[in-house]
Amino acid sequence: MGFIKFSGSSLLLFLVFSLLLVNSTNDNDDDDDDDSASMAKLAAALNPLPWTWSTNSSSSYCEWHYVKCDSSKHVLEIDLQARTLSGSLPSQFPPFPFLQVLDLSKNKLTGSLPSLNKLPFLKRLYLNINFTRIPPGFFQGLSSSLQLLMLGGNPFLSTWMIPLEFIKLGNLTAFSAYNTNLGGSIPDIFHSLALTNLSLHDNNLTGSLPPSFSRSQIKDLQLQNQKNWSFVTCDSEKSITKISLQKQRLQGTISPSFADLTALRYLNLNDNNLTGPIPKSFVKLTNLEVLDVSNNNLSGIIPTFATSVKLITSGNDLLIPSRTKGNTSDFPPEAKKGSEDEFRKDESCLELFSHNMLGKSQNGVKLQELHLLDFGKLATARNYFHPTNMLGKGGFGPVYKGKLQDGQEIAVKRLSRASGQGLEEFRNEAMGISRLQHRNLVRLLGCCVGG
Ligand SMILES: *[C@@H]1O[C@H](CO)[C@@H](O)[C@H](O)[C@H]1NC(C)=O
Ligand SMILES: *[C@@H]1O[C@H](CO)[C@@H](O)[C@H](O)[C@H]1NC(C)=O
Ligand SMILES: *[C@@H]1O[C@H](CO)[C@@H](O)[C@H](O)[C@H]1NC(C)=O
Ligand SMILES: *[C@@H]1O[C@H](CO)[C@@H](O)[C@H](O)[C@H]1NC(C)=O
Ligand SMILES: *[C@@H]1O[C@H](CO)[C@@H](O)[C@H](O)[C@H]1NC(C)=O
Ligand SMILES: *[C@@H]1O[C@H](CO)[C@@H](O)[C@H](O)[C@H]1NC(C)=O
Ligand SMILES: *[C@@H]1O[C@H](CO)[C@@H](O)[C@H](O)[C@H]1NC(C)=O
Ligand SMILES: *[C@@H]1O[C@H](CO)[C@@H](O)[C@H](O)[C@H]1NC(C)=O
Ligand SMILES: CC(=O)N[C@H]1CO[C@H](CO)[C@@H](O)[C@@H]1O
Repeated sequence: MGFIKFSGSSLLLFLVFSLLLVNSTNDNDDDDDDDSASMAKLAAALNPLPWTWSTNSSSSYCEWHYVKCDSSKHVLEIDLQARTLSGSLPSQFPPFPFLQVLDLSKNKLTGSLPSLNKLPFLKRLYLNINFTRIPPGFFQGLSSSLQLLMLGGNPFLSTWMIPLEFIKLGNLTAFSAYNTNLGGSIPDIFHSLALTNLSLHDNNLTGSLPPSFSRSQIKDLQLQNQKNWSFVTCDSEKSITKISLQKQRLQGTISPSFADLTALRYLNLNDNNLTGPIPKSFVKLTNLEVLDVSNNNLSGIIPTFATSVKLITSGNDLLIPSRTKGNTSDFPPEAKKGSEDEFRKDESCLELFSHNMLGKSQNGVKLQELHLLDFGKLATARNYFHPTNMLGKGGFGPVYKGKLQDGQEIAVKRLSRASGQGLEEFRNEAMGISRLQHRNLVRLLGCCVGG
């Protein structure tokens, strides 16, 4: 009896509830279940009108090109990449309660970026076009579901900084804002972000590396070529010529592997907390003009550098001046110069893979784990490119693994100019390689790439 009574009231409850549900869906039909008004608004803002689109509020928007819907006619994706769109967008992007992917890249849209705060489930956003302004609150308005934010290549943007509200984007794994006139320093927010790729090269960043980099998940970090903060600078031959890591709270010893960067001219490691010796191998750096290691806590004997090297070692109480002057013959001259040049002609990219580039240390960056490899230099060490050392083969040719003189394992990729494929694909593959290894093991520092 009791059972039946219970069932009856449950059924009643269920019916009432269903009625309420039906009612509320009817009420909200326009907002929640039909994106026709938003699609018409978006269409009206685009010039030229994308193929098969209409400015009429029509229910057929799911059949329009470049639009993907789910079975309930919710727009999930709008992919308008390279549709020769011009003009500017309305300051408020129309609401799309289910939109996950918005791609407006490779068009000629100008003006202010629209506010995207009515896209609560946006996961991937591609905006690399000619916008000129990021409105206040833009990042605050972005969905916290956002995983990919591609803003790179917006050289006409007025100067902006990464705002602290960026920290809200807890699901973001890739953020690209290279060549976007980005200034200021990188906020120290990376401990709570899921970021694995951070591409901020070719900007005007200043300040120091945020300490939270060392606790982040970042595997692909591109910071080279800043206007007034040349962390890593490359020459037209795509070799690293300058490394500026002064005042970066670095600790640990200096890696001898810097000596593999044969084109290096300036190495600034001053005002850190480095210990141990100045590696003797640095004497091999025949292009070196300035080595500044002042204000650290280095020890040992200062190697004898050529007189052309400006050596700054003050503020290291434990350093012992070298006894002889001007003798660099301890080190063998570079072998097979000719074949090295041959390699250089074929390869157009210098890739740097390393273990623990920024270390796992809590307080700072461990420099001893920072390995920088010059491709030309590696090429002379033929064993790195022996087929038995091959990790895999992709669109760009083989990936090799090798060992540095201090036992560090590395992965090296030869990018051939002849392959004609883009850098992006190359990076994807690079990330593929790094994913094979421990999450925090392989990191990519500035890569000397063209374009
Ligand atoms: C909009 O709808 C009206 C009436 O249905 C129709 O006459 C007109 O051709 C439509 N315009 C476009 C661009 O589809
Ligand atoms: C958009 O950017 C391209 C370069 O990517 C440039 O050639 C073009 O003039 C820009 N267009 C506008 C309208 O700013
Ligand atoms: C990440 O996204 C999920 C939904 O996709 C959401 O529940 C979660 O709150 C997001 N995390 C953050 C930190 O925003
Ligand atoms: C770079 O930023 C600094 C301020 O941090 C500014 O003084 C300088 O003019 C900027 N340089 C360029 C080329 O924008
Ligand atoms: C430098 O490193 C030593 C040893 O790791 C540490 O005790 C000291 O506090 C550090 N100094 C600074 C200024 O970070
Ligand atoms: C410098 O390093 C020595 C060990 O090499 C250590 O005893 C000393 O405390 C360090 N000094 C500073 C200022 O960190
Ligand atoms: C330079 O070093 C080499 C090998 O250590 C030694 O044979 C030579 O005498 C040195 N020359 C001078 C000028 O000190
Ligand atoms: C970032 O990493 C992902 C995989 O984690 C990869 O697919 C992507 O191409 C990388 N690069 C950029 C610029 O997104
Ligand atoms: C290359 C360059 O412009 N360097 C300048 C960067 O900014 C500092 C001060 O913030 C100047 O001292 C440098 O000359």
